[in-house]
Amino acid sequence: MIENPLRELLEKKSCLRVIESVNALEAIIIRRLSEDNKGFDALWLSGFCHSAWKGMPDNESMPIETKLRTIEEIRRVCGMPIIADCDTGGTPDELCRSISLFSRLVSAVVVEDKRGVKRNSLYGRSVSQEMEEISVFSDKFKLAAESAEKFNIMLFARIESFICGENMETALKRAESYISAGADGIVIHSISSDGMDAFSFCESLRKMYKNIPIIMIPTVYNGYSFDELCDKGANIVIYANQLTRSAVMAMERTAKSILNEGCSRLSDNSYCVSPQKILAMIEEDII
Ligand code: SPV
Ligand code: MG
Repeated sequence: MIENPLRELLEKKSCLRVIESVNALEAIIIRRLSEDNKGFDALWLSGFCHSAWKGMPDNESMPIETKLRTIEEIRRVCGMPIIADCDTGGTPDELCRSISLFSRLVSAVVVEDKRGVKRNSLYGRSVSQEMEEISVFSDKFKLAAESAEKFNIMLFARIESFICGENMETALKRAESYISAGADGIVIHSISSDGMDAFSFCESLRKMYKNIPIIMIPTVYNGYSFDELCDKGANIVIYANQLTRSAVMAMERTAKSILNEGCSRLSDNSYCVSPQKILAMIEEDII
C-alpha cells in the first residue's frame, strides 16, 4: 500500500505546523518557505478560504468538482501533504464519495459533527448551529472510516461542542465515540480567547488515549506560540485562514491607494512585489 506522508510525518515529529493553502500560488509560496524540512509540514484546504476566493459563503455549497480541481492545481506545484476540510460531509454516501474522489490527492480529511446548513464556526453562537446526535455522527463516521482505510487516508473527527455551547463531558463523550468509530485523530475547535476549553479537553483526552493525534486551530486564541500549543497537547497546529485574510487587507490597501493617489506609484513601490518576482516564482516551477 502507498505510504501516507502525513502519517509518516506524525511518526517522526511530535507536532506539525500546517497552513491554509487554497490555490496554486499560495501553495508555491508555502513550498518555497518549507524546503529542507524547515517551515510548514502540510497544507490545509480550508473550506472557508476556498469558498471566499470563489465569492461563495462557507456553507458547504461548493461543488466537490470545484474543490477537486483546486486540489489538483495545488498538487501540480506542491508535493506537501494536504489535509482537506470536508465540512459536515453531507450524507454518509456523499462523504464516502468525497473520500474516494480525494483519495489520490490528499493525506487526510476532516469531518465536523454539526448538522443542517453549515455555518462557519467562527460565528459561534451568534448564528444558529446545531450539533449532530453522537450516534448519528458516529454511524456516518464509521462508514467514512472504512472508506478512508481502504484508500489509506487519515480521517479526523472535528468536535464542535465548544462552538455550539456543549460542555466538556459531552465533548469527551463525542471523542470516545468517534475514536471507536475509527477516527485517526480528533480536531478540537475552540473560539475562546484563551483556548482553555481546548487545552483542558486535550489534557483529559490524553489520559484516555495516549497517542491519538489532536489538531488545534488557534485562530481566536492566537497568542500562544507553536511550541506552547505543542506543550498543551497539539500534534498538529493549523493556521487556517491568515494568508487569505492578509491578502484581503493588502488588496484593499492597494486598490484604495490607486484611487486616492490617482496613480499606482505609491502602491507599486510600497505595497506590491514586482511582477518579475511572481514570474520567477512560477517559471522556476515549470523549468
Ligand atoms: C476552515 O478554515 O474552513 C475551517 C476552520 O473550517 S474555521 O473557519 O475556524 O471553521
Ligand atoms: Mg471549514
